[in-house]
Amino acid sequence: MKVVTIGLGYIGLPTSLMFARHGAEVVGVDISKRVVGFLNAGHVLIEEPGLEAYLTEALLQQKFKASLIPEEGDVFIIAVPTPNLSDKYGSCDLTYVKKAIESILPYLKKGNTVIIESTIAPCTTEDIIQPLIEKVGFQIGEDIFLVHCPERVLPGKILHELVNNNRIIGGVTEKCTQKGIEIYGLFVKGKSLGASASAAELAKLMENTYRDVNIALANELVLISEKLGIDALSVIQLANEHPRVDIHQPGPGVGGHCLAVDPYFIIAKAPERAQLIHQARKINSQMPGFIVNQVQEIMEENKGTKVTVLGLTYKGNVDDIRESPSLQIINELERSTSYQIVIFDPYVAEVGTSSIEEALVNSDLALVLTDHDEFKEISEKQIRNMKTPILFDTKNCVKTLNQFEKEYSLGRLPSVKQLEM
Ligand code: SAJ
Repeated sequence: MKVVTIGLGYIGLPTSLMFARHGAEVVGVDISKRVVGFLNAGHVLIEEPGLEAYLTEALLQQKFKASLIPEEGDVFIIAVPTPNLSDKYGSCDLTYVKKAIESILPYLKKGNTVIIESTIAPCTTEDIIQPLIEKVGFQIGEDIFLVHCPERVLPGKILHELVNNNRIIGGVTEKCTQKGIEIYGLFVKGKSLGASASAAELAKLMENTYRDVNIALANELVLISEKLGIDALSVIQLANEHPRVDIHQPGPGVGGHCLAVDPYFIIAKAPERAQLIHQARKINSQMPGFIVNQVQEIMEENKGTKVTVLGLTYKGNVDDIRESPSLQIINELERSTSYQIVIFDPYVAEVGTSSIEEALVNSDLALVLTDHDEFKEISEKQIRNMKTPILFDTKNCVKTLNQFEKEYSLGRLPSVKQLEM
């Protein structure tokens, strides 16, 4: 089997190398000369455990090459980005997907399968991609098999999850679905879930929307509890003792390239219906502003002048800052206050200071915005040079709370009454 992948990013590259590792001949295509050059020289530009070793092996076995242009093959996989458009509802920008499809059209032959892995709005495969392929004379389901097979892997665990997760295989026709199941059967050990292309598109979006809406519920609970003077973290703990309740964790907002992006694809398709999803997005988007207000209150109460931000990335133990609430919080603090702001993130070495100790020198507030392991056990030594050792933990991840003179947690502010446990 020969696989041609368009887009060698977070999803396209690991998927290509997984096919190569399981015997397929793979050509990976990217528009970036830099990416293609680095990959052919054996270097991976994204941080993902085990990926470079997979590349080394695939190059050695001559099962993988990177290229700027596509070529003929059996299976074409589209794994290019789909950002939000800056229109009213942030709909799905299909520019790269359409370009990718146009780029493979000259190489398509009867019997080929085209798989879309990029996250797309509901009905895109049938309403937009199918006509693009049919306009050059092929019939979908007879000549070309068209499938939407959304990726669902978690950064940091991609190679494990590609093999072990259940996979949704959404064909435009039954034959298309069967082709998709056969192809992924090469390495997927999880279940193959046959579906229509549209159900696959919406299922993928709803997975991330489910999480976004649930996080919004936890964040709204924090807002309500703050007003009522109730400890929200205890409330979550108590409610989660119910066998069918799982309230998520509140935080400074929702970042990353999935949860903060995908719900808008649904909203844009049915704005008058997607009320709850839209409201959840609004609540999560307001959280950075709420944190900034809390910081101002804490600083005023303690007469502080210097804030140390701990954590830039959108979640713990990754180097990804896309849509990170930290960026918004820092911008807002810089814009609307006169505090000195210092930043430290062990995963984003190029920004800010090079150690926690250095970042905390003379500081009045350690503001934890990301749950990196490095922050969970902040030591007495690391905070020794703070002017006033005060902590505001917006992720509720710091365990060494008694090192601090005062500690504030999101959902559990000191002025707030503690619930009797
Ligand atoms: N967050 C909270 N409270 C929580 C959980 C998360 O505030 O209780 C925040 C995080 O801090 C972060 C954001 O939400 O800012 C997103 O983090 P995440 O780990 O939930 O999600 P992603 O974006 O890294 O990965 C998701 C995953 N989807 C689901 O869990 C439903 C992953 O499986 C998908 O592959 C990925 O999106 C994707 O590509 O769609």
